[in-house]
Amino acid sequence: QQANDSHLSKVVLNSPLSMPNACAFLWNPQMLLQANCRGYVVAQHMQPEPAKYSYAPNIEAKTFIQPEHNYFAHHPGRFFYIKDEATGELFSAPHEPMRVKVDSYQFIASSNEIKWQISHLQLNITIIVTLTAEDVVERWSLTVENLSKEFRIISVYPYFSIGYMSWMNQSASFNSELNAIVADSVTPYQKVEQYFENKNLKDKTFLASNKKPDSWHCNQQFFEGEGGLHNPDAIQDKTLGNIEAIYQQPTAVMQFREKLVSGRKVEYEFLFGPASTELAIQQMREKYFGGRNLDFHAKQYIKYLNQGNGCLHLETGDVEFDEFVNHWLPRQMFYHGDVNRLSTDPQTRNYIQDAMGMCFIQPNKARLAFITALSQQHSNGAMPDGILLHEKAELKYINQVPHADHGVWLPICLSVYLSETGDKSLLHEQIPFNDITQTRSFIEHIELALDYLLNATDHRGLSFIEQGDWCDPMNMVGYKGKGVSSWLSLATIYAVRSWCEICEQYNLNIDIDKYREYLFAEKAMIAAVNKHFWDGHWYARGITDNNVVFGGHNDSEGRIYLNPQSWAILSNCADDEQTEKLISSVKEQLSTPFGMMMLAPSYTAMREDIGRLTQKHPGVSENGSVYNHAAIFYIYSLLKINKIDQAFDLLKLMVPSSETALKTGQLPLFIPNYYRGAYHQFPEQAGRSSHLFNTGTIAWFYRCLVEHLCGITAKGDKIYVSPQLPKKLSSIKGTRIIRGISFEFYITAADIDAIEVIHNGNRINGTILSNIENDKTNKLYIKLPRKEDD
Ligand code: CEZ
Repeated sequence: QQANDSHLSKVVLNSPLSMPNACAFLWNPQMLLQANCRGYVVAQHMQPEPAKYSYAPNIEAKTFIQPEHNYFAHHPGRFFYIKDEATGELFSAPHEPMRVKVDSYQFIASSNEIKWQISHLQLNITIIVTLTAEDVVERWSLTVENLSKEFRIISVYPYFSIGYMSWMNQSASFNSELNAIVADSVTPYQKVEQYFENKNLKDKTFLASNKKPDSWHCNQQFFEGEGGLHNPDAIQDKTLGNIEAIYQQPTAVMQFREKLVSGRKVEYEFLFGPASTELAIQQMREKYFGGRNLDFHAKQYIKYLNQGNGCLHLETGDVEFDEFVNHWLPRQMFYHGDVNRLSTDPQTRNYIQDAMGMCFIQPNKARLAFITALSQQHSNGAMPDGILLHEKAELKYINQVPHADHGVWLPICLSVYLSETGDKSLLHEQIPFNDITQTRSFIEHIELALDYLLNATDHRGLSFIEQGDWCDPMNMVGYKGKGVSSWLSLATIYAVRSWCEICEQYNLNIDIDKYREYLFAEKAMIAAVNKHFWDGHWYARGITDNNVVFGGHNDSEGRIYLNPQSWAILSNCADDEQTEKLISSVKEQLSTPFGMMMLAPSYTAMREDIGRLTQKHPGVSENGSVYNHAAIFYIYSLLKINKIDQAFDLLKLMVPSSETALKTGQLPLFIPNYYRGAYHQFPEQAGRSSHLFNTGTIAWFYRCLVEHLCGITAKGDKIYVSPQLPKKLSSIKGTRIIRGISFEFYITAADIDAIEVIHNGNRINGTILSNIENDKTNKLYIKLPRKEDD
């Protein structure tokens, strides 16, 4: 059951100039495509590791998707040159590479397709790209309509970049049987065993058309000639000359020469993607070309995306906010939870938090993810640095660095699963380990993880950080084995607390001695954190291998970090006085018009006792950006202590809006992993979006809405109603589905002393619902006491 069905939502941009990096993304379980408004495209597919089929013109280093991705003239893209044969006038749509100012331009992103509508030289051009539910192929369509009263001869040239495929072997030609340009390559390798592994790689890239082109060109260098991409030589001639690439850089260009009477429209369909054989290209053609197929497969893709609808629909009266949280937010959450950011070895913390998001969409998939994660736990309780999702997957990049925090996430995220489903059976599943043959119950796995965390502490009772905690690039605080993290100590306390609460709420009857041990450990750790990290007005971030406290008032850079403050609230470590103090310190030192910075001031030079974080540019990523994952933890902590007004303001800042668009440069299609920070050091740059849609923020944002704004949650077998209404909203209306039960709710404020809940017309006693009718829609009318500002 789902609360929304909103694939019809659209976001429109009316110029390719105002926000040149604005982009949208599409994905399916096999591939990802990110198109910017000017026609540049980043695409990758899984075989099983992420791979490309439209490359840059140089050999690219293989790495993860980068923030603030850079576009340049020869960046991979999909363009359509349009030439008026009578006048010789030429332009390219959607914008690159010719950058001609057209009469009208629209970039329209919806859930299942990205579309451009352009008119120029009295021609209407519509370009659409969409994906399929299961295959690795881009489906493009192009429509050209003659708007003038004249008869015209127009040449249309799709240009799909293929780029530098391989230094060993690359070529391209037109295959008339397939009606496609097919580029061949051999993925470079050195070791013999790689030959056998590479045998099945999709080393071909093809551009197939549903219509026969008048001419074609496959050779990047000769196509461009002296005119370059901005004015390619080959397009000056009457035909493209049918030129192959023979160990030269391939490209895919076709020419369609059309005679258009006034009002006449021509339509083309193209398929672009990788393939291992020509037969596979033929199969793609058969599957995806032709009217009936078009419709059927478009619906299949929508059906796939619609599986990602969330369990909450909100109407706050703010149309932009509502549109985002009802439509784009669950879409981004589904992307994370369903395809794991298209990686075969997601970081353990990412994998578990993304699964938390999946609890609001398809809890059964989250269930499986929790089991998969725990089945890779070490028998000593340690969680690995990444979860392997494929038999051939290996731990790569950051997953080769030992991080100390992976054990905290499961108990923290588990309560969402239990609240959404009530499925206690998960806790009794028998689950294996990665190093021994025995199995243990889910409960025992969690306790092993907690015991491991509680033991990984120093003589003061503080958590060792190794080469990182939540913060990846904090790699040199503890690499000599002594440094400790306040955040990880606080997260450990919170994880222990979360687990004890689950045990209470779900009557898990864990061993009473064990339970007492946890309560004792929690208290001791709170005392240790307060003793060693409380800095007078906020908590410091850690103690280095050389016993230097950092993130406190003595530091001129990195004086205050956001995470310890948020988690001191979450873990009940800060008392009321400390809480007030740290909140005002955060406000004073970390606020920006784009949200809370992760630390301030940003570091301007390397600190060898902190690490790689301090080498990042000030205001970028963990070095003091508005790092949304950290910002959402803070918001979640404010909600825990009922600071709804501050929290709501920050939630709104995080959602890209038309108000901030020119500054962030981003469309309201996703929450980016950061907005540039270092607000006082680089005010001009502050606010710019990283445009990176991979972020742990999403599940927590949704959790804030579900647990706090809407406030309909479950503990044990009871459903609770405890919404929070910010003063800025007079009411919140909506639908919430929990445990298969649908609630229509209306929340408003009144001059009363305590919350009043009316369930299907009956005032209930307190905030716990009983007599729920599973098969009917339950109506909730909730009145909250009007309150003063936070
Ligand atoms: O990746 C994220 C991680 O995926 O950084 C977060 C961390 O909690 C997430 O698990 C905070 O450190 O290595 C680096 O320096 C980068 O900072 C990446 O690890 C970072 C980027 O967002 C890349 O996606």
